[in-house]
Amino acid sequence: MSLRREIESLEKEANELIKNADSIESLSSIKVKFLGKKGKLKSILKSLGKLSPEERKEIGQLANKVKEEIENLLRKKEQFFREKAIQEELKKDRVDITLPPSWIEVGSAHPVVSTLVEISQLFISMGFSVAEGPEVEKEEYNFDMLNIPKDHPARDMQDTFFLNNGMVLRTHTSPVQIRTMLKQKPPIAVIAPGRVYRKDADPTHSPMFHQIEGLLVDENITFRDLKGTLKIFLEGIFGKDIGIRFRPSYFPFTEPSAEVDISCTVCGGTGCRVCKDTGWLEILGCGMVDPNVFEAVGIDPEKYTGFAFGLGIERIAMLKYKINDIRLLFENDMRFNHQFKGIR
Ligand code: FA5
Repeated sequence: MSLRREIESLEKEANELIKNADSIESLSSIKVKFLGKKGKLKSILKSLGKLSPEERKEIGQLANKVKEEIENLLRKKEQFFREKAIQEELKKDRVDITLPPSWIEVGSAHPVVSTLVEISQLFISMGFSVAEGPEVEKEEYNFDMLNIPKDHPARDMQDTFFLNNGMVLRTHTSPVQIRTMLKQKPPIAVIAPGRVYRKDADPTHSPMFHQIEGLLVDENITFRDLKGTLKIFLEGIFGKDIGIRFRPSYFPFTEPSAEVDISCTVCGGTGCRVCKDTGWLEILGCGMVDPNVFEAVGIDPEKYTGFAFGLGIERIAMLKYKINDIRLLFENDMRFNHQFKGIR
């Protein structure tokens, strides 16, 4: 067969193969077969040397033309496959804008946390700063230095989780008073929010609950300052119409001492299981810092006086959100928790 015929049939064959190719991979093998180093066209070009100069020119030009043509066809077909793949991909990934969106659940604060933050902010706005102490506490700070000696019946007042080596799970936030006064000299105005633990469990008592301790020490602090501060705080949380009652009480670390009740917001004062049918609910203990406590921490009780209070956050959250069982706050039943979405 003449070289010209050979080239022409090669062109036809390549055309046919490219037309019927069904993938980019098959195009690659066609490319190798015709245009590769050991390809058909190369071997024809190698034999050009045997031709006369005129024929060489003519056949050379034809071979180059066919080479360009095959390259062109391959490029076009490859482009076709690439576009097809993109179209298929787009079809697969098509977004159906008529579908309803999948909502992202936005979390919100637990009522205990939001109450704790709200109370803390109220005291911070009155000039108190925030102090912290550990939940695993020295018995000495939890009891002894708060004027509760080892054989004092007051140790039974709070049923304690005793640990080894003279440590306890703190039964109240009052040991933070000791820690603060050991570190800092008057004037002192701190609050200490945190978890506390007692062997207690019923609709208004939980074995783990939260308190906020308050401590203010300076010259000439009186019970009036204590009453005024707590009044501002309670009216700030519950509004001006809330009923507030100070009852004389006893705490070893304060003298005189009082407990504060507020009118039950769950039943409006008519009596329910939360207020044990009294119309009132005890939310905090307070009093003037006992001189023995000042002496234990090295503050002169002749020069300084102060007040302290400790309030139960869960009780306040229950009254604020009208929750009739403290245990609901810790069971993590989402039907309960969802009711507080949107609170701060
Ligand atoms: C004390 O814990 C004292 N440390 C408070 C205090 C501080 C008095 C400073 C004077 C000066 P009491 O045991 O009463 O006091 O507890 C304070 C508050 O914690 C109670 O008024 C109540 O609101 C809350 N509380 C007590 N026990 C529980 C419990 N088991 N579950 C939920 N809240 C409780």
